[in-house]
Amino acid sequence: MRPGIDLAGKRVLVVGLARTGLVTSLFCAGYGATVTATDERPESELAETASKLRAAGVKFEPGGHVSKSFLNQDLIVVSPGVPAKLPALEAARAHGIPVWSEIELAWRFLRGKLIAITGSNGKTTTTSLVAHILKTAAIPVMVGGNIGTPLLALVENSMDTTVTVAEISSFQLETIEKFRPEIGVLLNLTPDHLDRHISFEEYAAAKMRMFENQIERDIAILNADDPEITRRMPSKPHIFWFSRQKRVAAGAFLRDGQIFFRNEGSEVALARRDEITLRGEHNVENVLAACSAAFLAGADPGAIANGVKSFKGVEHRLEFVAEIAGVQFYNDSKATNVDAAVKAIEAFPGPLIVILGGKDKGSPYTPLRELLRDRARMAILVGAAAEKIAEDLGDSLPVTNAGTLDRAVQIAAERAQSGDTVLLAPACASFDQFENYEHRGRSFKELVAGLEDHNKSAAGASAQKG
Ligand code: UMA
Repeated sequence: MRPGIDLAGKRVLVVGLARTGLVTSLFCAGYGATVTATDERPESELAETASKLRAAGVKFEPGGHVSKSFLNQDLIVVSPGVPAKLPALEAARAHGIPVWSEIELAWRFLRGKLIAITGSNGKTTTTSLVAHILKTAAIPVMVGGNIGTPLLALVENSMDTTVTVAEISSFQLETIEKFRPEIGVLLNLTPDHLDRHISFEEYAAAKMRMFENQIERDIAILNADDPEITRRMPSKPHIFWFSRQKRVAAGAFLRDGQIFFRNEGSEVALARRDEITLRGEHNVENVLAACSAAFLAGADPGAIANGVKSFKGVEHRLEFVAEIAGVQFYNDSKATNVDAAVKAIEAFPGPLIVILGGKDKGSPYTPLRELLRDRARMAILVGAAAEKIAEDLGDSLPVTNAGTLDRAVQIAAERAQSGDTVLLAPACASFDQFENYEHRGRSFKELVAGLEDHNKSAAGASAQKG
């Protein structure tokens, strides 16, 4: 039984008014709370939000945070993008006011079972695949969290039979209190977001909070091949492992080209490895994790096999865009950290032309050096991090600073030879030049479509001449 919370008559401050903050403000107002909503952005940038909030009777405080408003509250709910250590939030905590992330509030209201999926990379793919398998198994399913839809937006449609599959970030976990998924999945732990979390230790600790409130009957699904995870193993939940490299005592592993799930001494075959449609070894891990979660949530082996076979992948993750004059273009705009870019590059034998860069997140780019030297013809750099990346790559391969993505795509098209792959795998956040990674990925696809059109009209013209 979840603890719930009666919002009626409570004073609630909502901090940050993008997707999460708007949904949270309207939700709390709808449940009878007296809501104040604040954002550092000016009203001119929040016009549509402002009118929705005002219509719902929410007090709107744009253009910065008023310290006093943080102290007259019964509860503060923060958006993932708002730093948990904001001085005004620290002051509220010192006054005994709870500061919750939106997932804490949503979890208290959501009905049914929650599968929460976190990790440094692969979260979105795994979340989507679990949901796809559950749908294939005819289990009522909803998807949300860091993948784009705030969990609070799912509350109204949740039923006791619903399984909610949630992608969860370290930002969201930083400010939980009792959040406790029935099934928690941790895919991997590599450095990310070191511009917000002070150290890898602090980042890893935020990720491990996923399991801190779990009890014996809850389930943790963990990567047995990741030493950063095995050494942080939680003590309370029932643990199932997944491994690409070895048989595990309980959980998912590979044998004779099949994915098996082992529990209490018996084994069941869930899917064939050669039917996985996703590229890259890292995706085999994501599939092992997804099969485990779906199986433990009640999907039958036949539906799991069909789900794995029919899953087409997710936009902006190793997404095939086009083949132009023998050159394949792939969009991995979601590779927003170095490890994700490494995995994307590893998914192709080469020769590659890799487009890298964007907003730096504080990790070194040196892990890309050898891999690029072995597989890439050249690296094309864009955005604010270009100089740092060039320095870290040294003379391992030819590097060009294109500045912008459209110039980068042009250069890539000029230099690529038939048989090459042009891969956008930025290793950086997108916010220096784009609204988000989706915007960057869409822009890349549009630029490639432009090349395609250009190519077709050039071919048409020469055919006419001929
Ligand atoms: N703001 C303040 N004060 C501050 C800082 C920010 O008022 O001190 C305001 C900003 O002006 C802005 C809002 O807070 O209006 C930012 O909110 P947000 O960044 O949380 O935006 P949302 O649209 O609510 O998106 C969030 C997640 N964003 C982040 O974690 C940065 C989305 O994940 C998520 O999909 C969405 O909630 C729904 O759950 C995106 C993301 O980049 C995809 N996630 C990171 C990642 O995957 O690497 C963790």
